[in-house]
Amino acid sequence: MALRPTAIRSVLARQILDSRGRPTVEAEVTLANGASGRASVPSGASRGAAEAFERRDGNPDRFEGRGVLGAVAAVNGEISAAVVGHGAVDQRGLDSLMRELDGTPELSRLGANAILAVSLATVRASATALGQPLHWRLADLAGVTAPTLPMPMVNILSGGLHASRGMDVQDFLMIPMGASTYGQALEWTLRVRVAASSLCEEAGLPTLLADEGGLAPGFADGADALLLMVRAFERAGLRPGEDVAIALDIAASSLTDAEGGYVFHRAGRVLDSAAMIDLLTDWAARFPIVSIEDGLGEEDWAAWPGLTQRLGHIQLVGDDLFATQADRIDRGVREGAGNAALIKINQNGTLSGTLDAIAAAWAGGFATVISARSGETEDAFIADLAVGVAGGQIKIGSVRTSERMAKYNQLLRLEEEGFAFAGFRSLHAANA
Ligand code: 2PG
Ligand code: MG
Repeated sequence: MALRPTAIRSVLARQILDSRGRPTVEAEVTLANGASGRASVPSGASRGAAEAFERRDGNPDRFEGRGVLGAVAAVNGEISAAVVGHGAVDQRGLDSLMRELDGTPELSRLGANAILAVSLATVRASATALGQPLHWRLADLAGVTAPTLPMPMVNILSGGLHASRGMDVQDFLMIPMGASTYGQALEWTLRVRVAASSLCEEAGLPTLLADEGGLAPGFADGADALLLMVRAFERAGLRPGEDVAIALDIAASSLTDAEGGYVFHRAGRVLDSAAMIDLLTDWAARFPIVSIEDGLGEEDWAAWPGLTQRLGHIQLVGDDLFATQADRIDRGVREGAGNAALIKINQNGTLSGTLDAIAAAWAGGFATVISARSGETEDAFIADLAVGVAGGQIKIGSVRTSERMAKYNQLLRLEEEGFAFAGFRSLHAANA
């Protein structure tokens, strides 16, 4: 078959292992002119019900049922047969083709992990074919003319499903909001991470790493973790609330019981939605908190506008709530549920769908935070994505372990190109 130079010539997938040692899909796409791209798919632990479907084999004899050989076979069989010959530059056409081939809204037949691997590998191949670095190719696809370096939101303390539920709240993060460059933001972050480690050590608390490289001190009361954050900022020689502030990911969906209550196992209490809003308001009054993610659960649409009314002066991010779906973000904008969207490529399942989710957020005046998953690979795709689409913020996990550092280091490389640093206040100004 005579193929145009930028048409897809072959697609090959394999099973590799992620940062938790669990199987995931990696795909390679090669074009007729020899340009090729490779990409792998991340995987979450605190997954939203509305996420695209992660296909796993379920064979208990292999990788605790987490194998992805079925998804790999879908790429090497049905998807390959459908996409070979398709133009790689037409990313949207390719993504639509795979979506139609699957035929389900959540990509459950072939698997979103199968489709996403091909979607991402293809954009790498087309970037090469066009002689463009990946971040510029992504900028073009998103219609962005001025890429920026994102403000990092960095995990320091972990609980929830990332640390055997040692604390009820999933993530205590820092935002080095006073930094004037990405490099400075990263350096301040390392200072805080080191300070937090030594504070834990001095208090006889564990210093071993949670799933995203954060510390897991296991406080029963979230306020104690918040206090440790502030102490770590001070020990790092940074001013709490000015140089550096706190972000939380409550991951409230993973606290929800059958009656819709929020179960704080470690603290020994169950909160209804109003009590949860009161707790977060109290914390935000006592500590320098500038962002709260999933402060309420993914089903709690009725209570979200109340949270926004109480705490809308800070950033309120929907993760499980929106699941990187443009229609759910549209609903959030209409109903006043939060003011920012977390963006995770594998919650959506295709690159084009992810770009649509980002566009929906911006159209509604919401900020975006491009995010990794708790299960990651060495693929630094989201670093290029955050820069290319000028996403504003990026959440990668802690500043430990190579699957995280691969992204932070890619941002250091991109910083050399002289892109403006997004900062943090500018983002609120944009929303005001
Ligand atoms: C989150 C992510 C990343 P997971 O909840 O935001 O921290 O966790 O990938 O486990 O969903
Ligand atoms: Mg989250």
